[in-house]
Amino acid sequence: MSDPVVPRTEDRPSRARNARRLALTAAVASALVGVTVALAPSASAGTTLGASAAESGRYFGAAVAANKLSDSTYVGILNREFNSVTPENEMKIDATEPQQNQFSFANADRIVNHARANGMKVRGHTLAWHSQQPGWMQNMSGTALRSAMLNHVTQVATYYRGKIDSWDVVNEAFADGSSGARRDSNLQRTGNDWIEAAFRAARAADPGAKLCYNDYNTDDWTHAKTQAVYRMVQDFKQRGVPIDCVGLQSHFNPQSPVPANYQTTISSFAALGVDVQITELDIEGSGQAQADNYNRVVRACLAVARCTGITVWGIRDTDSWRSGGTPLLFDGSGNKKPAYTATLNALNSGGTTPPPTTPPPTTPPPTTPPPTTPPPSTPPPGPNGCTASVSLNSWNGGFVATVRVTAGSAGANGWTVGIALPGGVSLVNTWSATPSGNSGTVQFRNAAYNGQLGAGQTTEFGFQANGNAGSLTPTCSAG
Ligand code: 9MR
Repeated sequence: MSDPVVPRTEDRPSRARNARRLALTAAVASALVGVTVALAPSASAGTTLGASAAESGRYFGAAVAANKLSDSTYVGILNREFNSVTPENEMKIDATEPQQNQFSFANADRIVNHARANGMKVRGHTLAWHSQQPGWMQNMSGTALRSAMLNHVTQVATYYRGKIDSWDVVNEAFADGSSGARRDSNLQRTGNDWIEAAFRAARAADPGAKLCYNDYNTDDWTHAKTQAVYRMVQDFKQRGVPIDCVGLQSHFNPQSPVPANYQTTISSFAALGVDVQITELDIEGSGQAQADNYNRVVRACLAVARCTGITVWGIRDTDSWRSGGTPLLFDGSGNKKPAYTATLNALNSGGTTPPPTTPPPTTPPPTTPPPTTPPPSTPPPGPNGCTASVSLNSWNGGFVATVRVTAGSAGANGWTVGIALPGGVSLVNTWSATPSGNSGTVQFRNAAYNGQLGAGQTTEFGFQANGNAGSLTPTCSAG
């Protein structure tokens, strides 16, 4: 690939862009054969994990160990199948800052360079974690530790600025069990705001990277830990703490199987206005049962527009941290397992829910300048009113609507937006609001965190639907 560093705005091909590309391809097919070839989907689409995921704008990645990059079987599978990598251990704090203020990036660089040379994304893992801290950090506490942690986040994110698709800024900060509490750690004891401080430092250091909170045992929607992480993300979004994504590690085994409500967990996080990434997937087992579980997990991701990618935690079973559970997609010899085929089939089975074209974090969404005279359908809000406007990203057979709600001069204590969906249009997914139904005239009620608006303040929610939008005329009522 001539330019492996794909710009952020280009690295999530939207459905609309794909549709435009295909339309163009068809239009110029006879006249411009050379161009057609250049624009056509890659020849391996549908036959490898990465290419199949890319068909719906997603990535399919693997955790990679630097010391295996000299293993030709390993690298052969990596380069053939995956379009994203996560350094398995090489970006952790003990690896990157073994002595305070002495940074060591050689092993992580080997992985990053390999990824960039092969057109793969990189997930950075991880900037702040209670585990795998170097000795000097383990022995620190209080303000000295807080400063050292923020310095680490800043230095590492700055060093890799522009090269990381998503950072796991904070990893595993919540306790297991029913408490819903933060995990006790030296970092937690520096104050409850350590997580948001880490996110702010990461945003300042690399404004182009998506910033994720990553954890395990957060796959079951009913678990206290899942709910606690959900509330934190909700609170961050409400207060403007920079967070773009939630990582579900998704380590599954017979004691911790794929939960029945897994898709609910994914769509619930996504509804907060963050991307969801499955970051460390492995499922212990073998044969058809394991294959079925992989298929379910992948389908759950594909069913949610903002589930933007999947990473498996290793390549061959023998590469796994839990090799005894044979939890991966390739056997020890590098052969494809039934789990591989089931995963590929799921990726190819109508992954028709593309991620929305979320702009990169630092680029504000394109906004239509306010008309100088309000259009008749959206009168200026009265003191107790609100207005709503819709912008559409449509493709043949579907669309994503972004709805902007603006409070009147008295502000809003809750709002409801009504939209009459044309016949044949049905909602697939809504974020940052709750819909009253799936078709016909739908009332979208504010989410818990975006109902309070000051005078003239705006908020946005969105939905994805099947069918053709035509023109949508929203109504808004406050209170
Ligand atoms: O796979 C990693 C293994 O090689 C390390 O020894 C281990 C040490 O903590 O970390 C493993 O990766 C973990 C990841 O960083 C965070 N989530 C759990 C993963 C499995 O333990």
